[in-house]
Amino acid sequence: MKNFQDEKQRDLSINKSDGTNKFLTTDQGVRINDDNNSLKAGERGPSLLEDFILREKITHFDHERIPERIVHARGSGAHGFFEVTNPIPELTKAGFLQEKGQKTPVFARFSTVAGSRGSTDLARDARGFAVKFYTQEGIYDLVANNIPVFFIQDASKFPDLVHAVKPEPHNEMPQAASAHDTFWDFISLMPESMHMIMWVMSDRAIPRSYRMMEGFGVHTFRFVNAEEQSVFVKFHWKPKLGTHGVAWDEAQKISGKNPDFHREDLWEAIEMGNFPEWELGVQIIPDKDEHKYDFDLLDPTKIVPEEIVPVTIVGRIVLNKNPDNFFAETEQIAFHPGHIVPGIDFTNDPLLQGRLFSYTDTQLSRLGSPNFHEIPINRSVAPIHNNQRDGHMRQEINTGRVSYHPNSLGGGCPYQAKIAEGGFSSFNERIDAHKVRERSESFNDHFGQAKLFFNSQTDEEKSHIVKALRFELGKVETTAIRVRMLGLLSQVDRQLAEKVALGLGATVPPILETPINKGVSPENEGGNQEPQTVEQAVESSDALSMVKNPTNSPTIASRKTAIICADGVSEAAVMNIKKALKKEDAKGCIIAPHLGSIVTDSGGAIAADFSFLTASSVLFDAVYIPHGTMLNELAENPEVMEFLNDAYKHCKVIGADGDASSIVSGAPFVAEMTNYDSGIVLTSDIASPGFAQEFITAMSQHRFWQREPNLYN
Ligand code: HDE
Repeated sequence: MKNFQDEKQRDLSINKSDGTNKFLTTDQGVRINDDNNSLKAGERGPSLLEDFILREKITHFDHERIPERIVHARGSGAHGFFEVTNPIPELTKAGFLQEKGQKTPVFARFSTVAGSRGSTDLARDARGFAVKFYTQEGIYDLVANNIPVFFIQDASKFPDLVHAVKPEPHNEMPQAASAHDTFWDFISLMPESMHMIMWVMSDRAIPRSYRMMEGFGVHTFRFVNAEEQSVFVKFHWKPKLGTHGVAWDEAQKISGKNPDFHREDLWEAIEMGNFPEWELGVQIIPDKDEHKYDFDLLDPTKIVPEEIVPVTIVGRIVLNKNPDNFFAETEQIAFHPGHIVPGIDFTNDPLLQGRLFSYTDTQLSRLGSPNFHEIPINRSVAPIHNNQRDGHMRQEINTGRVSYHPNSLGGGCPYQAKIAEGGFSSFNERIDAHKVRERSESFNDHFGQAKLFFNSQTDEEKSHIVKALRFELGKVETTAIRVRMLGLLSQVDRQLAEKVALGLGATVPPILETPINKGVSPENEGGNQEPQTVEQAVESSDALSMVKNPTNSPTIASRKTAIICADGVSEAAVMNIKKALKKEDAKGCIIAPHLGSIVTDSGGAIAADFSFLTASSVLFDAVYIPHGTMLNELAENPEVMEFLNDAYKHCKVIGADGDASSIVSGAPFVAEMTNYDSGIVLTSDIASPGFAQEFITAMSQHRFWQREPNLYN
């Protein structure tokens, strides 16, 4: 099996163009002499139709946009590689998983789901986590999300779900938000969505960074080995930096201050050499265990708890190169869960089966041609030979007269590959059934795993879920929808429903055995099975909590600290913290009242990275005020207090030394602090040897959620 040492070999297949030191030309290659003036009859006269240069330029411009993705329109991507760390040839014959150290080029695209292409990165939403592997046996796409379950069980409900969450059709509002009537109307009538609802109301739906999210294949897939034996498999991506979120108030403010927050974060990390990295893990379930569990492996609203089937790490991806051109790469990349290679196969999950139709269909409408596989970012590195011909924008010049099979004129070529030669053959699953429009009864437990998720959260995380639901349902105008939701929530957790109800000024309805109270709409009565709650084999799972998540590590690599300065700041203090942060691969940014240079206490100069106008507390992970002779200027600046207040409210580390400590200890929030808050690092000493380390240790806890008023205390 050939190895890709880096992505350069793949780059060769991409048509790149660089205008440096080149003549400006038309699309037909004619050199342009004047690109600033259109052709006119006289210098003040009308433009002439014969101006082929103007017409070509404007026509191309008029057609620059293509339809955005129906869902996942807002996204960012990067190149990198996948490396096998633990080969699994006994489980799968997939060529790219056979040898330790084997590398395969990849392109990953992360996205929100509901918003338009220009919407904010920080919407409360699931995130897409799609990876294209350019394997030697063809393209393999793992089109995953950062949440391991989905809202619905059957593909036929997907257009309804998406219509419900998208801006309402009469007034196109709200953008990139689920907090509106149509979404919750639909959800309140779809009890199968309750597990997913728990996840999207948690901080998983407001990640700190794309680099700090897990990824999940959601559906159960199959691995098939060389002996044509199959096991079931669930895919997991585990982030090297751990799984972290932001506060909801912070997310909303970031959306205003920098809607490109996640895009910029991914781009900058790669430019700075902090290459984002995830491990690829698999949960393996033997074929014979298909019916062993209290949930159905084919049901995409269920996880397999890691306590029951642990995750085996098989490799890692590293993203080490930003795209050269957003449109050509990130926008034109076409993912499809049906892009699989020998050794990987589907299951009969009815959501997955629907996806297998949808993704080619959507590329036809978005990219406009069945030749979308010829766009450089979509090209396979494995050679392509078949009898597909023609179509819009065909790039390939197929030679010869034969475009059919079987043929004798072309010597029978291209010819079929035997399985031993790498020919794909579907897993030989036995199917013996009636043709029905029905859902299996084994899909009926809509509350059991929602409960498991909720029970696995810390009190702070439970509190966030309550607040998210109060926010979302608080934006719903129709009382009946709110009440219906409270009815459903009460079947997940009575206390949860009561706490949400308190915020809404409503009461939780009794659980009546009427379909409406179960969330089933009257017209569906009898059509849907009665939802149930099945007792789970595990009561709680740490992997489901972001705080208790086993992936979490104390690293602060690539985190950002705002160093608040003004003229007179201690140069030694600034250098000291910057050096300490750099050692941890973290960054200190100088924020000052104005851009340009800040004069230090020793008469030196430090360049400001941002002014208070161009920076904001919500864009940083921690705030530090060094000592110096600038105390009065900063203490009187309301922007400084806003910085500190937001950092406190969003549970971040705040540090100060020497006289600057008094700015922090004079802040109004200090009075609210009930016990010693380890996230506030203060010292009156101006040369405390341990200060920088204490600050960094505090930063490594990421967030001090215990600071917030907790609804579960
Ligand atoms: Fe998708 N989904 N989806 N989806 N999905 C698309 O394909 C669809 C589902 C996911 O960065 C579309 O090229 C249906 C689950 C990601 O380009 C479209 C159903 C999961 C991305 C589509 C689902 C996903 C998409 C829109 C239910 C998690 C972005 C544009 C049957 C495993 C990929 C496009 C990228 C994109 C259809 C459900 C993940 C319309 C019909 C479950 C990460 O084809």
